[in-house]
Amino acid sequence: ASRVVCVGETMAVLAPTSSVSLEFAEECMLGIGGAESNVAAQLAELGLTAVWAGRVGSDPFGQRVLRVLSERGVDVSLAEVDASAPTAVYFKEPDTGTGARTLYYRAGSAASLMGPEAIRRWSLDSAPWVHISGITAALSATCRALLEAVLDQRAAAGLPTSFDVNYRPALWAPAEAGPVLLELASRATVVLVGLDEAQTLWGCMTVEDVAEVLPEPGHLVVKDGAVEAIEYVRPSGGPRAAYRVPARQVDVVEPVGAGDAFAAGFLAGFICGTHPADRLSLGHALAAWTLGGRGDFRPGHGLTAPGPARSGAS
Ligand code: KDG
Repeated sequence: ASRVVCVGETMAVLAPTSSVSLEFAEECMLGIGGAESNVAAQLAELGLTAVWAGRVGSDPFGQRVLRVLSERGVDVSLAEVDASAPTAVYFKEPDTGTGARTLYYRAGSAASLMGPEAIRRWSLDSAPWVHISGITAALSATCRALLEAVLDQRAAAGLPTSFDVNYRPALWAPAEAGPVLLELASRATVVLVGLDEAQTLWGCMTVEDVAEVLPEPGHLVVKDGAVEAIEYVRPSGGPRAAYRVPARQVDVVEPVGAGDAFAAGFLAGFICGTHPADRLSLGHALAAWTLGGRGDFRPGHGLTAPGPARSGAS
């Protein structure tokens, strides 16, 4: 089966059970969340072999991360437990009129201590497919070096890497994040980015602007929120072609995790060799499903990856 290694931090997450601010909430639900492991869980749900590579502390939150990911069908055999630092935690502040917010308690976490030496331990230089995201670049200098080394070594080996830009304003400012994320994205095989992120980071006003800012990736996916998603594809040597698929109209319960669900649907379709329009549609289908529920990962969509996996990710 296709095997995708998703690298990143996964945290414990606490969110009030009702729409009450964290200042007043009496009850919270406890779960786990991490963009890259959300992708892994969705890929596993679609029937692909999904591996999560990350690091947690030697604490109940870390055990919870590993247990829940395993229950979701994700292979956690590469995950590391570090007794010297804690598992990160984050809180969701509900939208009580001034917009929803995320509060992170992740500085100095076990995952922030990851570095480029993990590449050999996790065989990231030879895995069929590796998925990473820009969140990791914001965690620490060593984590940023890990991403750079992954992209370098995989490009040198001619192996594909997908990169979700995933700009998180609570972690770093656009002036710092913009150039770093642009440089990382320009070296990936498949890049996923929201138009809103591209606007904040690089001043792009249109989807075409994003394509101009990021000419290098062979596959660039720009998500224009509830409107559409566009994949720019460059066949070897030729000019780029654009494929567009409108988003599904849904009643949004909670948006967190929808981008990861889109990434998983798109990547599953990509790895299985489907047409751009079909993989964009699968991305939209998973995103729409996730938008309709609470929690960073929403199981039970009942979809499976299309067709046999093509070579390059087997
Ligand atoms: O995409 C959803 C993620 O944002 C969430 O699961 C938590 O990884 C997370 C982050 O860093 O925000």
